[in-house]
Amino acid sequence: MLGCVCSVWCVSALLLLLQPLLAQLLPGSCNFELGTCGYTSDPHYGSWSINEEGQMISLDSDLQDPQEFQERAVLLSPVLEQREWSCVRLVYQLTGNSSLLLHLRQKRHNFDRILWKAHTASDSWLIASVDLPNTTQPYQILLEGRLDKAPLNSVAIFEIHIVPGYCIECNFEEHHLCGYSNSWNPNVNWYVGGSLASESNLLESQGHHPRSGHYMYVDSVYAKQLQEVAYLMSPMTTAPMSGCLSFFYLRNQARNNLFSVLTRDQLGHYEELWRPEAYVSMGWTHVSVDIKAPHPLEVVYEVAFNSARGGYVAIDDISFSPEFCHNDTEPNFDPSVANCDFEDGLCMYWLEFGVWSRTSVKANMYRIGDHTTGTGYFLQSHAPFTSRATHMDRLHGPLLPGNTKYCLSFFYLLHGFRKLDHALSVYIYDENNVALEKLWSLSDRSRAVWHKIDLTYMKPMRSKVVFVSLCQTFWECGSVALDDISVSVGDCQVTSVSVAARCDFEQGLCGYVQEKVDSADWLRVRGVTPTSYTGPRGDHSTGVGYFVYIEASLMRPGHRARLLSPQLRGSSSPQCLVFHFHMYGTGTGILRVLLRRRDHPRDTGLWRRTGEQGVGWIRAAVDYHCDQAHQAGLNNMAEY
Ligand SMILES: *[C@@H]1O[C@H](CO)[C@@H](O)[C@H](O)[C@H]1NC(C)=O
Ligand SMILES: *[C@@H]1O[C@H](CO)[C@@H](O)[C@H](O)[C@H]1NC(C)=O
Ligand SMILES: *[C@@H]1O[C@H](CO)[C@@H](O)[C@H](O)[C@H]1NC(C)=O
Ligand SMILES: [Ca+2]
Ligand SMILES: [Ca+2]
Ligand SMILES: [Ca+2]
Repeated sequence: MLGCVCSVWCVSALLLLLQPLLAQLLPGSCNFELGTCGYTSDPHYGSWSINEEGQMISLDSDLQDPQEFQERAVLLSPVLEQREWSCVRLVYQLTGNSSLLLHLRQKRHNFDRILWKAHTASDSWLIASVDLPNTTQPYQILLEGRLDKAPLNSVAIFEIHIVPGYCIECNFEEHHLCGYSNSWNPNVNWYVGGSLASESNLLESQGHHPRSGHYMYVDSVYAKQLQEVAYLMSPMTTAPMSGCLSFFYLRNQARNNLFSVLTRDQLGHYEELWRPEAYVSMGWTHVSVDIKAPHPLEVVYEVAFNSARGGYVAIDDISFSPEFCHNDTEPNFDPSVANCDFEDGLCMYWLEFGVWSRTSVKANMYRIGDHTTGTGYFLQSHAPFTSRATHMDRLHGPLLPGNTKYCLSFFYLLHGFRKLDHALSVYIYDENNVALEKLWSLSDRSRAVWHKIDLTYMKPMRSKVVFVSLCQTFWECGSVALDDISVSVGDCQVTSVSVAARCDFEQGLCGYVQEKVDSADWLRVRGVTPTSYTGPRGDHSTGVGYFVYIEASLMRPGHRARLLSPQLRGSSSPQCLVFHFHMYGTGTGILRVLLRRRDHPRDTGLWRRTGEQGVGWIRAAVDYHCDQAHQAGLNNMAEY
């Protein structure tokens, strides 16, 4: 984008410009010119090779021996001890069917955490920006490349730069603009301005001086239509953050243009953060605005023009600090106060009448246990047997601050065969108990399995969630149960950054593998299992999702099926393995959890259950301690 015709002067000026920036690079940075800077290939996978001419490190399907083709290669950074927040800028390119993932490996953590991934091939180098939050623990970054065994697939990394600060900060002095991007429009676009750019005369000629070096600007001279809009987008945040965003802008105030700053989430939803109040700004003006990004967001600088005489807008020196800059900003709020599993009471909820009550049942042929553990408490509506007319109940949640998008999740369970039209609805009420919106009401009629509901809502004022059950006459009252309510910030559709250590089997086996030498395999299935009298009627995660299953009654004595976890690193602190299992009917065999250590000939038993355990899903928690590399195995064996 630097529009100058390069002369000797220009090159040396560029070098001068880059010098102070290079000094800011933190350990873990590498341009692969003089070696790998301490980066090594994990010997358990394929190896990355350094390309001396291209000054990059890469994986290439065409350069691999087809007999020993490795689909994955992991590049491990040296151990880093950067305590302050920093930003990894990665210049990379993918071709064919390949992908690149960045994981964070923290000391004392058994699992690596995935921070970023890309799987789109491109014709040119791309830049990715990944935030590394402040931490007191040493860590490593892992770059995992994945390739299909087909020609022309490759993953290449040109440079890894780690710089202090947040990825959304930028002074626009670096040639790759900190990963900021202009969304291309034929007529109006954001360009780099400043002393080296050919467009640099724009601001100087109008009597202004740039704050320092380069800045971004958008000019209306080529605007042809009404509402020509230019967007400058920051990199998307990759870690939860909140605080004060500040920047400088310069705007030609005599003309007609609209300038605003917005956030955009992964679903493409925009929210306005700021727009200039007065139409007057003399010279560069400083702006500071509070921002909350609990989930990934981009900051978008938008300028709209109605004609070629709309003037210009320039911005520079975008920075961020983790403290709010305005004392009237609502402090960050933890919405988990509105969670409840009903194990120890009603949490922060309260009931208006006594139609609902907190119950626990011993599971039998007709009733399954609660959702949390299979043996705990939940809320159950009890239609009174006196057939007095209408009765209803309302469960009120705690008040939550306004202007925040929430995701409310809960599980419900239906019993009985009566009509259920009003058996359960969810409303949002304000603090004066006025209903603002009906969010949801029961329409699904499938019974005897806990179903998950996810609802996204946002209100400008303080509000609360209210669960309402209403029955007009005794004969219209079904019985409905409620459990495991949880509230988080953000849209339910925005997938939270993956928790490596969790598998709900919705996307696949998460790296779990079948043991090859045993006699049967676990199946990943959804819905009703073939032997529907004994198998679960739905999964535990949502009621309609996937689970792994083995039909033990068909196994012969001595047969067994094992599912092995991915390789786990050892940890100096105790580990807890939590899972939900379903064992019902005769011939369910033995379910065991085993620990398999590298270099140990025998597996160690950690946990076991034999025979029928009840009709519902039951929670199991297994504590263990292993400071070596290991795998956990789930083993089902026919009883004899
Ligand atoms: C890319 O790989 C995926 C998974 O290995 C496969 O399903 C898909 O068909 C491949 N696409 C192409 C274009 O080869
Ligand atoms: C990171 O910085 C924030 C803000 O300065 C601070 O509140 C937080 O405790 C720090 N976290 C760690 C792990 O040091
Ligand atoms: C916020 O700060 C302003 C000026 O610094 C002060 O006048 C005002 O009282 C403060 N408001 C609150 C709620 O603390
Ligand atoms: Ca600048
Ligand atoms: Ca419960
Ligand atoms: Ca599941």
